[in-house]
Amino acid sequence: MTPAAFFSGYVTIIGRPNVGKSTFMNHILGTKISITTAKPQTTRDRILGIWNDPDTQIVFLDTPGIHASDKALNRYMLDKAVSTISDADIALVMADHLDTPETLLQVAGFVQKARKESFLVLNKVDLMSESVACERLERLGRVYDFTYQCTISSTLGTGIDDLMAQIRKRLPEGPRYFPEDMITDSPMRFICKELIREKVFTLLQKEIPYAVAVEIEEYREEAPVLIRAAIHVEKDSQKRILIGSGGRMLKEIGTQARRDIEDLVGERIFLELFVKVTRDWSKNPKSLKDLGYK
Ligand SMILES: Nc1nc2c(ncn2[C@@H]2O[C@H](COP(=O)(O)OP(=O)(O)OP(=O)(O)O)[C@@H](O)[C@H]2O)c(=O)[nH]1
Ligand SMILES: [Mg+2]
Repeated sequence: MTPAAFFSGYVTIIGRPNVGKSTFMNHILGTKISITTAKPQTTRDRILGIWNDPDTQIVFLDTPGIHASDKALNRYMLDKAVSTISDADIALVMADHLDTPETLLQVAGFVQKARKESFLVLNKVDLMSESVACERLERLGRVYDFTYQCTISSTLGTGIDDLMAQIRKRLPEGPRYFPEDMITDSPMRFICKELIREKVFTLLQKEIPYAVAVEIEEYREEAPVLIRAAIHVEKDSQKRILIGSGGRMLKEIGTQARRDIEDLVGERIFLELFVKVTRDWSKNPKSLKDLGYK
């Protein structure tokens, strides 16, 4: 008897910052493996999410939002996003209600260069009337020769089953790249530092989230799990804001991050946070590497 065919492939999700790429991937996987916030430029690395069923494996690549900036960190982020395109079987070009043909072209241009099969996915359709969504999709769809285009809502789940069916239809026959019970290749240490960074993004404003990098200095796995993490900022003034009056802000970051990490590891943990000033780390390629952006 010949074995049943197996289909697999890589699907990258690219788009402007904040269009909902990470929310979409978390929705598909049914679990939060990529942090999401209301602020742009939340995701800084390529985050891999693996979707399985008995005859298919889809490896999604969540990526940093595509935007132009000269800062070393932003160049790193752009490179992480763009480099996923050549590995992908399909590129999902994601847009939201703020995209115009001009902004979309900046993203689609990278797909065009790589000559990749590409879908246009207009997210946040819950924020638009049906007629506006149709008109927008039609206008954005003229930017590139997309093989498929659709509207979805990643928060409500609208349109996602149809999109998944279209992806599956176009996957080549191929191997199971990752074990069936694996959902991501991100180590627990990485997910923990991202969850801490997510709380900084949510609780602090202006330039602070963009001046923060989190480093796990100790991760003791034996119970009780102990995690010691340094939150790096670029200036003394940022350190003062991050700690907050009477240490209240740092405590709140710790409380919220600890809850999320406990949900993830399924047991009580001890989380120790402290703040370090690493001057201009986001502009300095060596500091970037030291802080895990390599
Ligand atoms: N109303 C609505 N909001 C959404 C939807 N999808 C995502 N969002 C919100 O949009 C914001 C950005 O979502 P993210 O998933 O972090 O966006 P992203 O594209 O990963 O952003 P970067 O990592 O910064 O590039 C969050 O506040 C989400 O809750 C949607 O379908 N509808
Ligand atoms: Mg993201």
